[in-house]
Amino acid sequence: MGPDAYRTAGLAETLEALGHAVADHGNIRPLDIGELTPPNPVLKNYKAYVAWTRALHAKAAELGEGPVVPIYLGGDHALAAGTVSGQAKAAAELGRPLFVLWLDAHSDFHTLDSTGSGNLHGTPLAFLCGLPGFDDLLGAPFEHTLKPENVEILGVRSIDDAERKLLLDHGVGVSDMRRVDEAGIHNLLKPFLDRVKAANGLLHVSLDVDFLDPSIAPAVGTTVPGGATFREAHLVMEMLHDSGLVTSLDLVELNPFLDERGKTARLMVELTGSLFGRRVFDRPTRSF
Ligand code: 6HN
Ligand code: MN
Ligand code: MN
Ligand code: MN
Repeated sequence: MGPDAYRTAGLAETLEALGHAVADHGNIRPLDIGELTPPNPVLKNYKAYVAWTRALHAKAAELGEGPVVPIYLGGDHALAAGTVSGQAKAAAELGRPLFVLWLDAHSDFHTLDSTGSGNLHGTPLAFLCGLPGFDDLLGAPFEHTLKPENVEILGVRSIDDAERKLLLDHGVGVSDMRRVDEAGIHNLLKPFLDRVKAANGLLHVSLDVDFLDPSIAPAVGTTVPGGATFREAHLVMEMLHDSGLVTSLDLVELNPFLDERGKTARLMVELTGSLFGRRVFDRPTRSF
């Protein structure tokens, strides 16, 4: 339902109004993968995770070659296992490092062993960073793993104990909401964008609806209080636009059944508009 809610909320029209050409590739279907036994009985929808990851990986590996900027609409955050792994493969073929900005209330850094809930949307970032146990996802070990230090999780405020240890052990970049409060979005994001630029990197942004405060974005099953405000979220997107670095984007975890008259879908579309160049006021740079 997520992708159709974004279509209805005018995602394509918003981007076209900013001067972009938009192609809707339609809905992707999971691959038929035959029988598969989950490695841990707690895992929910494991076969679907594998089937979707393979389909999305193939699509993203193709689109990741450029020159388009793919926007992957979900749907569950598990989709990032496919989209980011595909983008990473394409980046490797272009000989450039892939950086990831993970905008989320959660760190999604569980392995298939460490997850307590069995909810697979809590695992894609661990897979992408090369943690063990995920070989089913692509049917072979994932070759183009992200460097954990090239990942920045921003806005997080719910990390499970097992994840906390894994994040520390692997050296993933984490800026939690306390750091956002103390340092501000600009001071946190600028050094990361500078690193992407200096490395001639590609940048994938994975935007989970629950990055946003539930008061402005209720349409997600895993709300956590104390999220990014309207302006903090737009500032992230405006800075990303000005950087010119973003090469792919996920919009994930929207559950239209939980929305209030489409307000979350519309906000996500507006944020995407900011990422693609919408600004309140433009004038040539002036000197004071
Ligand atoms: N998301 N850490 C919790 C779990 O069940 O593993 C929450 C995960 C939420 C994932 O929001 O994409
Ligand atoms: Mn989910
Ligand atoms: Mn997530
Ligand atoms: Mn989340």
